[in-house]
Amino acid sequence: MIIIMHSHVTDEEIHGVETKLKSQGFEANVSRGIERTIIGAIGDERKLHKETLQALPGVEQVIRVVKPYKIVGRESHEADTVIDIKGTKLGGKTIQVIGGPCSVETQEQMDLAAQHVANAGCRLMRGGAFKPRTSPYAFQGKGVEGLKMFRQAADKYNLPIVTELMDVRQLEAFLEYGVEVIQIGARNMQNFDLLKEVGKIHTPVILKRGLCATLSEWLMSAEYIAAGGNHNIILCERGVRSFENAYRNMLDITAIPVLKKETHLPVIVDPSHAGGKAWLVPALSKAAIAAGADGLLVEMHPVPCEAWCDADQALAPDELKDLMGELRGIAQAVGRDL
Ligand SMILES: [Mn+2]
Repeated sequence: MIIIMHSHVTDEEIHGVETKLKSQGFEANVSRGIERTIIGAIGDERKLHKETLQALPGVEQVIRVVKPYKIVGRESHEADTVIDIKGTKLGGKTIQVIGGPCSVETQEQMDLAAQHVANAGCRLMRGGAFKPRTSPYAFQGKGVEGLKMFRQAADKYNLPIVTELMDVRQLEAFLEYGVEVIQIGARNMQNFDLLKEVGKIHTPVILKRGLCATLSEWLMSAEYIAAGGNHNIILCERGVRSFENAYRNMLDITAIPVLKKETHLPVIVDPSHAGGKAWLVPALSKAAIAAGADGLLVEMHPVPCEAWCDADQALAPDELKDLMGELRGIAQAVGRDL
């Protein structure tokens, strides 16, 4: 950490910073220039509170030298992380498309959905049993019963399942039904207690970006999971809140290459919740793959107009199949396969 002092700093103020650093177990390297004095703090700066130093008399600015995220950062782990989900690899050369309905409704709907997901060529299936809804009066999901229906439908086609965990109390059921990938939704991205819990297990986790989260905040949330010992983390960009209201959220394509530079974790994109309209999904999906995403999380319903949730943004089965065909071409163009 580098501490830049004010231009009219006194010796007493410099000494004050030195004393503070030493009390925290750091070495202080004072460098007196013609116009400014800067102090280098030597030690593991992640254990040092920037704010405490910032508040000391004579301090103008405190600058971090290393990234606050240690395990998930590219700095500490050069190679891309490839996550093995029951034999399906996410983060490698092959792009994975996770398809399925917004929510689990009935056994029949899930059976049909699984059939269409497999038929389209997807190797993983999504579906929500516990639903975070804006209104408490909206359908809240089928809960544990939904997990059971999802499991039964997906098993027929050997599809690993991806489903959202909203509360620590649901974790036991998730483990009981062998959920292969746990999704932490946008609204829970900074639910640190929940992040700590999924950090204790080894089930892969899809961590969605919060509605207004910066990339740094998002990576720090991933770091919470990693710090617990679970390094099987997949980041999912799903659009952020913006001033534009022509679509649901603003898909941040720029985040993909930036994340690829900052972290070794796989990055996927959810074009359905970003656009909020089924007709937008193909364009956003293609852009995401072209920009370097490792996969997609796409909503598909056997009969979209009958969906209990997010009907507007669900692809029909044949639309998903067509999209897979189009994406194959994009994948090839960027040196990948699907
Ligand atoms: Mn949805």
